Amino acid sequence: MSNATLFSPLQAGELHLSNRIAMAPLTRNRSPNAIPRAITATYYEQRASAGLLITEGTAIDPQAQGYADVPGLYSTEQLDGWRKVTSAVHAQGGQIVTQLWHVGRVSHVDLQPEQQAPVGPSAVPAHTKTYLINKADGTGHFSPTSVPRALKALELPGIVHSFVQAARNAVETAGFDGVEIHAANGYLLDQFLKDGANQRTDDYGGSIENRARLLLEVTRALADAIGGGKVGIRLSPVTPANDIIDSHPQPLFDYVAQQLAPLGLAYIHVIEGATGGPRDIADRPFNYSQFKDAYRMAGGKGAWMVNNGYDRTMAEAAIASGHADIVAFGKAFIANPDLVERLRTGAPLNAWDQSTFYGGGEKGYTDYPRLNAQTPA
Ligand code: 8OZ
Repeated sequence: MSNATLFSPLQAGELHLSNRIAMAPLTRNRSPNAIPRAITATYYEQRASAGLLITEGTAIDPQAQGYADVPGLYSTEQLDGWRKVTSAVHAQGGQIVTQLWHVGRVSHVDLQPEQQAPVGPSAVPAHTKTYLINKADGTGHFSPTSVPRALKALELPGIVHSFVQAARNAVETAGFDGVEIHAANGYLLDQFLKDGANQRTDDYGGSIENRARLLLEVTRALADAIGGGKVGIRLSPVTPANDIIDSHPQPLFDYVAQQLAPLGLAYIHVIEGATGGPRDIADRPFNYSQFKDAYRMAGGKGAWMVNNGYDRTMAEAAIASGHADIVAFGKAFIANPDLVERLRTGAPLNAWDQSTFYGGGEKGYTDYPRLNAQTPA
């Protein structure tokens, strides 16, 4: 049990949260040429009362891109755009980290440098779709991902380096308070972790230790580069998102938790169940308490953040019972810029409009009403 409520402040590594409510990372596809625009600064500024804002997944380099108009962290123009976002959030007293994203095999040749094949641990395609935007008329559509090629072992230090460079750019140039490693939802680091996508026979495939190697190399390198207290990591032990599966997720994730424990991370962010879907998956059982205990028993001090389908009652119970230290809300934050205030007062929530989640402009992005329209953003 815990005396904390959703509205109690929390120190998570070097992050100071004014409450336990995080805005989950949410892909919005509104950054043409991977450059965040002014409306993106407005969007995050409007939501700055969250204890922590986590940006949408943001590509660490051009090869990391898997969806149209996703922002990046690798060019001066991109970092200038993000600087405006972080300044606006900080002016409102908020904290913001950026989610470092490499999609791995979940990409399309049209989004890759020189139309090359996307990369993955193995040449195993993901039976999933990505989002493309027609340059001629601006219309978006979902398209099957392209067949990946297997990364050579000698390319992996370059992947680690790209994560480090993007993290340095984020905190040193763009003004972020920290970074979140995207190791969930069937993207590159999750592809290495799980034996459904990883068929390697070298030091990065086979055993649990080998499959977790790239994720741990990336996380340790980021902790060395910017300080573990500025680093969080998102994990999804059993999600089927992007056609990912592991035959034995419990020992895999218990091992990952133990290895992350000594790194002094700000937080561990766990998607419970199927991302954006059912919290319990009949044929994919997983014991989240055991996973968390593995982290704590190995000395892990980071905040425990949970996500997936939480409403106010569930979130309050998760904090009160000690199940979690922070609860991340996704779609509710899209539709409710003042979600924290609404949860505090028990006010009704605006409904989200799924048709404006991906792509477009201000509609469904910066135009959701606050409770009191007089209140400035
Ligand atoms: C929805 C659409 C596109 C990408 C994830 C980054 O699942 C995503 C994503 C979600 O983590």
